[in-house]
Amino acid sequence: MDKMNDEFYMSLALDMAERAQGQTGINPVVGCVVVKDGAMIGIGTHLQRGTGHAEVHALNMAAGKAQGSTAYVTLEPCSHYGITPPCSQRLIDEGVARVVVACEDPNPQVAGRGVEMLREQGIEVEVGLLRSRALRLNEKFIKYILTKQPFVTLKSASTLDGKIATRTGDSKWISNAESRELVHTLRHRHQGIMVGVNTVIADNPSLTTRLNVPGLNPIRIIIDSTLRLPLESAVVTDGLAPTVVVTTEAADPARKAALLAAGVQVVAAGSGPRVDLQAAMAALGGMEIGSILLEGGGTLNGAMLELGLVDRVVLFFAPKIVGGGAAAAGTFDFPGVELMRDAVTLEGLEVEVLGDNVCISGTPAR
Ligand code: AOF
Ligand code: ZN
Repeated sequence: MDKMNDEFYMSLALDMAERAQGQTGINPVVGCVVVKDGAMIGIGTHLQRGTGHAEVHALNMAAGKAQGSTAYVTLEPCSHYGITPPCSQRLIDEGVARVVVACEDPNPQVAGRGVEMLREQGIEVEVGLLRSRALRLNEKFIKYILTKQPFVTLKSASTLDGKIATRTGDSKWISNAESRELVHTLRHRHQGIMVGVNTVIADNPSLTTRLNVPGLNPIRIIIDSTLRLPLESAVVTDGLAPTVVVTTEAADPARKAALLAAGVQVVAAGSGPRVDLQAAMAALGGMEIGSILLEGGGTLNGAMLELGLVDRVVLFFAPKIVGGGAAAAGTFDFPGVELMRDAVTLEGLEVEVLGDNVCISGTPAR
């Protein structure tokens, strides 16, 4: 089997994994293709946490005929008993001769042992084919499994002068329909969506996923130090997704009781007066929320960025200029740096043109 065929099958496995983004919870997205005598005999994708891993689906499809085959897997096969039994053992039991892996599984319960198990049984294993694509695909899983903290994507749509509203507070609409569709895809791909309570008070958003195809609604997370969240707001009343309010231990018990009675979860992060965002991320991670789309106003965005809690920045720009100075809110509102050399810089920049909008994304340098 030559290099070209290896890439051909691995990219199919990656394509399948890519399509499952957003539906595996804290689990990775994984694809697997089993090839024998020049033909595919099984394909599989991990679709939901608690259900079969990619290799299991692919080998089930191969129906006992995988002896001597090559398996292409986008993530190192697992070696542990999780909710499901180890995939490495299944590959061994089926008599697979060669396993091509795109990237290692950083899960401390696996971390090389999956590959080791296969090699010990004389299976030929190659690791690293299309690795960078595979790592990027599972950036949320990798952050969460290593830190137990959610991967945070900060999304903002602004004018060319960085404003998210005019000086009167008007903000509908800044970006075009194409950009807004991409935002809803991002919502589908994150377990949680986070805003500050001021955004809820100002806009009463539903924070759900609205696409032309069915999508998953993220858990709504509202940062609300003094429990000002109105009981009649959509996130409290519409029942379309769970809502979690993050507040402080100093929050008013009566307000808290009212929110709990309305079916909202209330989490305390820090003893006040403001929510401790670091503690909030730890608490949300503890609730198995592994990824968060931050659609905050400038203050929450600025604070999260300054604290180093943002893992990816996705900025949509519309060809508009509205001015307004400090009266017009911007994407990032924080005290700021003195010198240009201290600016937060983005690495791995990607630029996408969406009609008359531009989307710029990257990873804040640490
Ligand atoms: C694989 N193939 O398709 C996936 C893997 O709780 P479980 O049983 O679902 O195990 C989850 C862990 O297994 C997850 O943290 C990651 O290390 C690995 N996921 N491994 O061989 C797959 N989804
Ligand atoms: Zn597995």
